[in-house]
Amino acid sequence: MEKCVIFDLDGVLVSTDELHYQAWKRLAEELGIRGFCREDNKRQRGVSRMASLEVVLERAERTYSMEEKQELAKQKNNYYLELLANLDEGSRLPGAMETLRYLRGQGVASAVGSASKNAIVILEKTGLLPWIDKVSCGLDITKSKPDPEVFLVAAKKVGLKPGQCLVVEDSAAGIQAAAAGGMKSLAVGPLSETLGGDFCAVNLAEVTEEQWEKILGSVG
Ligand code: B16
Ligand code: MG
Repeated sequence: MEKCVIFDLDGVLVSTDELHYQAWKRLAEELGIRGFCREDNKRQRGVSRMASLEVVLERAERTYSMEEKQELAKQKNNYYLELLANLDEGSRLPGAMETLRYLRGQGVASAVGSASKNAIVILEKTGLLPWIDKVSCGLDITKSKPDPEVFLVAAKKVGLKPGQCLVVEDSAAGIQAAAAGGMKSLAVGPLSETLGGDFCAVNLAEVTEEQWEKILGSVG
């Protein structure tokens, strides 16, 4: 294969942001932290678990040691895993499955580049895993987006150069990471027009085959 599309997971292929929000809210309530809201949750998108915890703790009345923070991040993940148990094919975002099928038909590799350490379980439960050639996730990296590490690892796993890869992202940090890694990007989601990607669309279902030809033609 000579080209690869690297998909971010949450907000691009699946919708898990509401589940992250519910899990963080439960933790915040237990800690007596008031006011954690959906606006805060927007800043947690695409960033690591520890960076997301810092967003919650901005509203805390005391400081927490690193040991305590690690325990809190673990606790949140347990709540999140409970919620992931209900995840199924209905959690795929519009056009996700169709796009992966189309790319395989075109001989283009598909990879995932996600900050999540739960990426594999999410792909399994939504039935997308068989359509993904390689997964680069939170378990493979030490630096979060906007650092390009997660996408560079994906390219390496697929055996292609960064210039042969296109990143699909819904976050500003992810679009910056793609550019920093020398990759073209397609921004998707409600904010897609504002993210500075090379191409943009409201969701994957809106990208026609004609547009894919143009987008893929610009890669490699
Ligand atoms: P986990 P993405 C990101 O997924 C989420 O958008 C972000 O909110 C979360 O903190 C991060 O994964 C880490 O997730 O706690 O499961 O390891 O957009 O990079 O696919
Ligand atoms: Mg995302």
